[in-house]
Amino acid sequence: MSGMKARRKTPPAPRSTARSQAAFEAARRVLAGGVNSPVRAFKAVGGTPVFIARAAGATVTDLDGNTYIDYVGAWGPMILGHGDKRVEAAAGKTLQRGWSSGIPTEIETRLAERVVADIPSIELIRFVNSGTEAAMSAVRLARGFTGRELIVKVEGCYHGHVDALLVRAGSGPATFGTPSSAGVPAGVTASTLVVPFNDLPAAAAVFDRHGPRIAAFLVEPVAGNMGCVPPAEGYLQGLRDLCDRFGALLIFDEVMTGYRLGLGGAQERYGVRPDVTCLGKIIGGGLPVGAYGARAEIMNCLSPEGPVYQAGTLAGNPLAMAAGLATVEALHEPGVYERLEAAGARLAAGLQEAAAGTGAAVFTTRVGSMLGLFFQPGPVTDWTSAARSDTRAYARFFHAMLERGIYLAPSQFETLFVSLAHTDEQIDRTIEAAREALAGP
Ligand code: KE4
Repeated sequence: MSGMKARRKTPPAPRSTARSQAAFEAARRVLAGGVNSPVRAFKAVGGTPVFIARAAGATVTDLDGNTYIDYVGAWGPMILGHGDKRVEAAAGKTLQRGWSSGIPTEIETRLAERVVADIPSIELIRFVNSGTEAAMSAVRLARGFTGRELIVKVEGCYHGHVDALLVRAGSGPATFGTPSSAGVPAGVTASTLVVPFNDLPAAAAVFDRHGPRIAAFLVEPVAGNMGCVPPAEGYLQGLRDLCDRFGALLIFDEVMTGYRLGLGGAQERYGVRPDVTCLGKIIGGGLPVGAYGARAEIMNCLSPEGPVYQAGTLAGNPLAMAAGLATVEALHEPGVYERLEAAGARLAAGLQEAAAGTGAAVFTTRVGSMLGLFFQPGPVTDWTSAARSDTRAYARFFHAMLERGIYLAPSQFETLFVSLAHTDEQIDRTIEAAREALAGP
C-alpha cells in the first residue's frame, strides 16, 4: 500500500435513495424519530438514514439497491459477518423446536458453559436482553453485595440508557454526575460519580474522598463510545489496585469488547480481572442479549438465591442463545483473532496513509478489530480530547464514504468494526474511498 498515489478522483456514481427517503417518512409517522435507537437517525451527520433491505457477509444493501461495505456490524455483534450460515442453521433449528417458553432450556446452559470457560473472572452468569440491562443489573448487584451506595463511572463511557448511568460529568476531576437526559431525577444520579478516562490520579482522588462508600467502579476497558480509545498503560491495573484497596468492586463493561478482542475479552488481553463483567452484542449473534457474570460469591446474591432482584420474560431466550452459541463457537476456530487483528491493522494503516497523503487531520486508534477515526490531530485519550474532534468534518467524510459505498458509524463518537467477512479487497476499496473522500470535492 505504501507509496500509493492518490488516484485521479472518480466522482461517485449518483446514488438513488428515494426508497429510503420514503421509508423514513413512513417510519416517522409511527416511530418516535423514525427509529428505534437515536444514532440510526443520522442526526449527528445530517441527511436521511438509509433503510436496509438485506445484509450479507461484510455488506448491507439498502432499499434502493445500493450496496455498502459495512463497518457498523449491528454495533458490534456481527463479528462473523452478516448471514453467517452456521448462525442461521442454529437459529433455524431452534425455530423449528419452538423458540420461547419461559421455561429453562439446555441451550442457556450450553452458552453459559462456554462463557464461563472463556472469560477468566466469571464463575456464574445471568443472561438478560440487552447491554443496558446487564449494566443496570451489575450495578444493583454491586450495591447489594457491598452494601454500599456510590458508583463511579467514566466520562464518555456508555453503559446503555440506565438512569443512574446517564450522567454528564461536571467540571473538575471528580464530580457527582448531573443527569444527561430529561426524565432522570437529580436524586437518581446523586450517587454516581464521574471521572475522566485514563486518569488514575482522578480515580484515586475519588476513592480517597469517598472510598468506604463506593460500591463499584464501572468502566469500558477499551472505551468504544467516545470513538475507540484504548486504556493507557497501567490504567486498568491501577483501577484494580484502587478497588482492592478500598473494598469496591471493579466492573468491566465488556458488552462491546467481550469476544471482540479475544475469547477472554479485554480482561484477558490486558491481564486485569474485574469482579463483575457485563456482556452483550456478540454473545447474542445479532439477536437481543446481555449478560453479567462474576465469581460465585457475588452472583449468589442474586434472586432466587439471594436478596438482589433481577428478572426478565425473555432472558435466556433460546433463539438468542442459539445464535450466540453458534457465534461464540465459530470464534473458537483457530486463527480467528489473528485474522481480525490483520484486517484491523490493514484498515488502520490504510486510513492513516490516506489521511497523511491528503494532509487531513485525522487521528486513528485501533484495538484488534475496533477502530477509531477522530477528525483532529490527536492524541485522543479521554472524552475531553475526543470532544475536540471536528464533527462537521466527520459528517462530510461519512457522506463522502456513503456515496462511495462504505457505511461507517453515523457519529464521530462511535467505533468502527471489522468482521471476519471483510476481505482484503473490500478493505483496500475502503482505503481508496477514504483517500478520495479526504481529498475533498
Ligand atoms: P444495549 O442496551 O444497546 O444492548 O447495550 C448498551 C451498551 C452497553 N455497554 C456498551 C459498552 C455499549 O457499547 C452499549 C451499546 N452500544 C451502542 C453503540 N455504541 C449501541 C448502539 C445504539 O445505542 O443504537
